Amino acid sequence: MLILSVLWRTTNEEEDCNLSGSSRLRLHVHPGTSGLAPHMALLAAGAVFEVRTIDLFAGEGRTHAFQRLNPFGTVPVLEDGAAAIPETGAILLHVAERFPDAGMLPHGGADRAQALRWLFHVAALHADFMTWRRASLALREDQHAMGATQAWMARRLAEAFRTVERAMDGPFLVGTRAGPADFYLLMVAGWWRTRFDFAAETPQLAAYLEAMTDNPSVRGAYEAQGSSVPKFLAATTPVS
Ligand SMILES: N[C@@H](CCC(=O)N[C@@H](CS)C(=O)NCC(=O)O)C(=O)O
Repeated sequence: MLILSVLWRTTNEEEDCNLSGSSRLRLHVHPGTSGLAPHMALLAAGAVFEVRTIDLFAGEGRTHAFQRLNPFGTVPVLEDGAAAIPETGAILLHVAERFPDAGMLPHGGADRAQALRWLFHVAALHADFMTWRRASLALREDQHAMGATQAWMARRLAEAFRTVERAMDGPFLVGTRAGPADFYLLMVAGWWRTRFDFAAETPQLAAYLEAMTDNPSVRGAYEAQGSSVPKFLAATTPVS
């Protein structure tokens, strides 16, 4: 199994105390895919963690060893000591709760409810995006079915991003700092930007997403995974 990178270390010993007990954090990713958002959250938490590359193209997601971590064979998976946590949203929530001092998740009340609501909304958007991708691959032989499915999914995703823009009422999805759902939304929007002109269609959302890309944890995750940081304010000509 290919180990891409490295042990991510915080720079001072005090922060190392975030690694409670002997529990070891290891994030399994295929670079540039759904592990980006958990990677951002781990960096934002100041966590000490290891990143392990799973080569999906080589079928590593289907190996017995990996499916013991996630029977669905998808990345990301976060190992936290003896626990294996698949599902992007679950990992984000776990990281936010495990590192409460990072302040990524409100402790209670209406703000926490809103944070959870957004996390689930974005997870649904992520699932739609993955369906779009899988349908595009599965229907390659049937151009008509592929075109119709892609167009329908694209309309659905576009409407979802417009809804997010209408529903946002602050600088972040909840409160005044980036939380798990913000990292998650940025990741999914970053994949979709070649098919949706954020700057023209949802200018406020584009400005918020672009500002998120200045966050050092965001930049760190993209760079570590060899991906370029997405741009949202430049006009794009959506690929059909
Ligand atoms: N519901 C999963 C979806 C993750 C997912 O689909 N990951 C892709 C990479 S972006 C994957 O592992 N694909 C391999 C496969 O489907 O076999 C999550 O939220 O983490």
